[in-house]
Amino acid sequence: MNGPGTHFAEIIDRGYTVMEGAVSPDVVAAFRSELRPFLDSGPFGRNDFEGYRSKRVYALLAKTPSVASMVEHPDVLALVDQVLLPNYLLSSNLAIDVHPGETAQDFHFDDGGIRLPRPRPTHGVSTIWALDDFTEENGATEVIPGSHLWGDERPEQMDVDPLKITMPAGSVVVFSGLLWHRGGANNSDSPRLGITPQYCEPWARQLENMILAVGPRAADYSERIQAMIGYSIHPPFMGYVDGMHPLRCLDAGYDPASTGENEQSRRFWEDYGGRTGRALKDQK
Ligand SMILES: O=C(O)CCC(=O)C(=O)O
Repeated sequence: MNGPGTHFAEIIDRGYTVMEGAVSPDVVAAFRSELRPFLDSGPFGRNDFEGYRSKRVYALLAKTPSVASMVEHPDVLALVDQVLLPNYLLSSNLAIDVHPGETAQDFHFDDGGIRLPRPRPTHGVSTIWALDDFTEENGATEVIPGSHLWGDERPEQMDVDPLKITMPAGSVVVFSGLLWHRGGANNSDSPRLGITPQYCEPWARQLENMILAVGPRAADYSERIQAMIGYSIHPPFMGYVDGMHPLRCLDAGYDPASTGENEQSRRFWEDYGGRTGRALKDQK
């Protein structure tokens, strides 16, 4: 595996980086067995984007607890930490099982929902974990290197060859939310399983409403994952619930000192009251 500086430099230069063998075969096997019932009973895609020959399982943190080791993989988060603001969120987290006969997806970029003109800084980081080997034939993700720097250009107007991200199971490709990419066609005779945890700036709207998607199961995860689901405050006070820290809704033993809530709310009331001449708490 390359050092963290190399991975970061690759994201900046070409829009993506690959970490081979980031999780062990045991982790892959445990996750696959938790996911299996959902894949077996779940439907094929409802449109060309989801893929008529692909199965998607959403809300993974509510269904497959071992996905946590990929969502909060330390090497991946160390990289995301360098790209996004502190308090970034988990925007989506789903499995994509591309079956034989699936055609290539349309090219897209994952933070396209943020309707700000390009070129611009990325407001998201996506990952795609290979749970099968990703090969030339079975639908490996295809990226257009350098396309995270494009303005209004679109892949169909450009003379570019997409690159298939072939990598062994247990590896992950980490890429800018601005990188044009797509799921490839599966011309093999077996499915290709991947998952895609995606992260967004703390001020952006998550693609999946994570608090509702994960529900009370959020209590089973680490503080880092809880924060990324949305049980966190982006200062000065984005994300509050009824004027208080959202962790109070999840954690019966919640200690305000652990999140600096008292200090944050002191500053909040002072600043807000100072700017408007009356404190928000007096408003009804
Ligand atoms: O499954 C893949 O390789 C890519 C899928 C993708 O980019 C998406 O659905 O947003």
